[in-house]
This record gives sequence, C-alpha cells and structure tokens, in this order.
Amino acid sequence: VFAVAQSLPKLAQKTVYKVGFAQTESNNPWRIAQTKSMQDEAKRLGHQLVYTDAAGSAAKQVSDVDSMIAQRVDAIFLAPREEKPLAAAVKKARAAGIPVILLDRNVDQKLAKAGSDYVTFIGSDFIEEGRRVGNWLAKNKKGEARIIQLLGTTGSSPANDRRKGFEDAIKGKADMRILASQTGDFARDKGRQVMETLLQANPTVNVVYAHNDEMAIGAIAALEAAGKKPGKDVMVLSIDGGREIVKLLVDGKVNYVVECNPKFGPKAFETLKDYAAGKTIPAKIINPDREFTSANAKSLLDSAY
Ligand code: GYE
Repeated sequence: VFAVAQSLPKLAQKTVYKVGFAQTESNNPWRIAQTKSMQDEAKRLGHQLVYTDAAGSAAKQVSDVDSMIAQRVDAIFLAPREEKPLAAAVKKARAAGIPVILLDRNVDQKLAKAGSDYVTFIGSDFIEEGRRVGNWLAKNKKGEARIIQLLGTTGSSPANDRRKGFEDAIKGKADMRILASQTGDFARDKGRQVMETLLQANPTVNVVYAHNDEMAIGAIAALEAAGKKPGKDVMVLSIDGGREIVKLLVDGKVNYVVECNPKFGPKAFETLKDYAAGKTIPAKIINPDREFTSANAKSLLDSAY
C-alpha cells in the first residue's frame, strides 16, 4: 500500500460561514474562556457557530465531529482531547471535503499531517512551556528539588509535551529529581486527590509541578489539608495563568506560572479567512506565552483571563 499525498479541501470565500467548534470539555475556567472567545468572534463576524462539548470523552468528540460532517458545516475548529483517537476524526472530515483547523491541542503527527489532513495547528509550544518551568526551577530552587509532577490528560498533546520539556530541562541535574508523576486529568478535584495520595507516599516533596492551573489549585488544597504551606514549604509551579492562579501568586501560595492563553477566537477566524483567500498557512501558528512571577503578578493580574 502506497501513501498517496492528499491535498486539503478548498474553502469558498463567503461572508457567512457555518463552522463547527468541537470543544473537549467545559468544566473549568480555561475551557469556558476559550468557548466564549470563539462565540464572541463568530458573533462579531456574523458567522454561525455549531458548538459541541465532548464532556471529557474522546469517543464523544469523535461522534461530535461526525455530526458536524453530517450537517455539512463549511469548516471545523477542533480542540482534540487526545492525540490518537481524534486523528481519525480529522481524516474523516478531510475525506468529506471539510477543512479542519486544530485549536490548542494537537493530534498524533504520525497519524495526521498539517497541510494535507488538516490546515494548521493554532496553539502554544507545550515543550517550550515545560522547559521554561524546568529552567525557572533550576535557577530559583532552594537546595535540592524533590518534585511531584501532576500530569495532564493521558494521551493529550499538552500532557505529553509539558512533561517532555520539563524533564529535558532538569535531566542530569543531581540536585533535581522527580519523586512521582501521575495524571490528574487537568482537573481540580482529581489534582487534589492525586496530590493527597502522592504526598503521603512522598512526604519530603518540596516542589509541585502541575501541567495546568486547575490541578495546581487542587494540589494547594491537598497541601493545606496536610498542614503544609504552599509556596513556602512546597513550591507550586503551573501552566495556564488564569486569574485565580495569578491571585494565588500575589498571595504567595504559587511561585511561577507560564501562560497558555485560551482566547483563540480572533486568531482562529482570521486563519479561516486567510485560508479561504488562498494564502499560504504555516503548519503551526504558535501563540506567544507570557510568564507570571512574584515580581510581575500584581501588575499583570487584570490582564489574566
Ligand atoms: O492548559 C488546560 C486545558 O489544551 C492547552 O487544556 C490546553 C490545556 C490547558 O484543559 O488547562
């Protein structure tokens, strides 16, 4: 069997599109902010947005994409919950002649490719985000760093890459070691539960690296319940940079946060328009991420989502 190079489906230039947005879940501030940004921009431009919420299930998200194909939307914005299962959904849409733009998470690059299966990926460089956390810790730790890592959703691109970037950054450093890594599924209460268990098994921990704010906030609750002072006895490091975590940074309970901004609306629709106009779209469109430290948290608080 030979792989046949395929070309992307064309998108006609229209003033009004019916465009799908297949969201992965809606139970946290990051997702709520992202959905609002997409809805606001669609409304501003007068497009019809067909919104689905996979409620944390990759299987449901696959069927959400199926229903968008059946409804003959003009294009699909997809935030793939997991890298592998959603690669198949991308290919189905492509085969049905519907262009797909990936938002915020990627699909497995061995299974689907930008420029032939989907138009582009718009989002952060997750490896770089993880690396920045690792580098900050190497510079700012006090003595030996004994780390618990709360991983994001298993099989999701940000979980895979935030782990890789962080672990690469601290590799070979004798005074930095990871005591345990476990998934908290990017969720607050799961993060709290996992932290509670890992804390009992690893009482000497002095750093928590959470792959997102929600799990970091859950971990802070677990630390406080165990009589530890987050930000002091145990450093707390996170990625996302929502209002709540930046406030915790101001309060001294969090030490460092790399931003991952959820406001994709303007960039998503601009890319759709450029694509319809026949402009060359790069394989990846990387959002710039700021960082929050105790030095700038107060002044940046109002600009956090
Ligand atoms: O960091 C997390 C969300 O895919 C980049 O998913 C996104 C991540 C984000 O659940 O909070």
